[in-house]
Amino acid sequence: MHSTKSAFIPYQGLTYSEREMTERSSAFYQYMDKRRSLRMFSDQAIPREVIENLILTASSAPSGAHKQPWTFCVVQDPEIKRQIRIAAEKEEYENYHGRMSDDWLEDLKPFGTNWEKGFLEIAPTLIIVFKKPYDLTADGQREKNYYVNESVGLAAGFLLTAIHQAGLVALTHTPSPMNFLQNILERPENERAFLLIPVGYPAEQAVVPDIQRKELEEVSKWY
Ligand code: IYR
Repeated sequence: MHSTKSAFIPYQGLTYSEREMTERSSAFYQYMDKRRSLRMFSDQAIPREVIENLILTASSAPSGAHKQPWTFCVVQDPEIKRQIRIAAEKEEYENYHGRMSDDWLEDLKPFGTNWEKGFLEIAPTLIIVFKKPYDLTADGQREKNYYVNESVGLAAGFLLTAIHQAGLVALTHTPSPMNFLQNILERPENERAFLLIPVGYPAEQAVVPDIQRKELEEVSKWY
C-alpha cells in the first residue's frame, strides 16, 4: 500500500498588480498568437540543453494524481529518423489513398499536406511523446494512471509553448496508426505513441497557410 500521508509546503507564487497582469497577459497572447505549425524546417541542430529545457517545461504540466504519465523520446540519429520517415510515409500513403474520407481530404486542401513527410528527416530533432496508460513497477506490476489523454495533451501543449518561447518551430504530427514508433524506438509495453513533433529552426523560405483564428466571441461564452 502507498502511504496516504501528504506533506504541504508554502506556495511560492508570483502575483502582479491588475495593470501588470493586463499587460503581461496581453503581451503573452500577442506572442503566442505568432506561433504557427510549420512543415518546412532547416536542418540546423539545436543545442541539447535547449531540448532538455523544453522537456522539463513539458513535464511540469499538471497530470492526474501527479503521475506524469509520459515519456519524451528525442530522436536525432539520421538512421532512426529515416526509419521513422519511411514507416510514417507508408501509413500516410494508405491514408491519403483510401483510408481518409473525401470530406477529410477536402478539409486538408488549404494545408497542402500529402503522404510525403520529408520533414521527418530534415528537422534536426524529433520529439515523440508517449503516453503511459499504466506504470510498470520494478517487479512488473501494473499501476494505473489517470486522465492520461488529458494529462499528456496538457504536457504537449506546454511543450509547444516552450518550443515557441525558445524561438523554434514545430509540427504536431499524427501519423496514423502510430504504433510503428513503439517498435522502432523499442519502447516498453506500457507506452503508446501520442504525438510526433519535429522541432527545429524554420527553413529560410518557410511559408505557412494563410489561416485566421476564431474571434473571442466565437470561442467563449460568459455566464
Ligand atoms: N496525418 C495526416 C493527415 C492530417 C490530418 C490532419 I486532421 C491534419 O491537420 C493534418 C494532416 C498527415 O500528417 O498528413
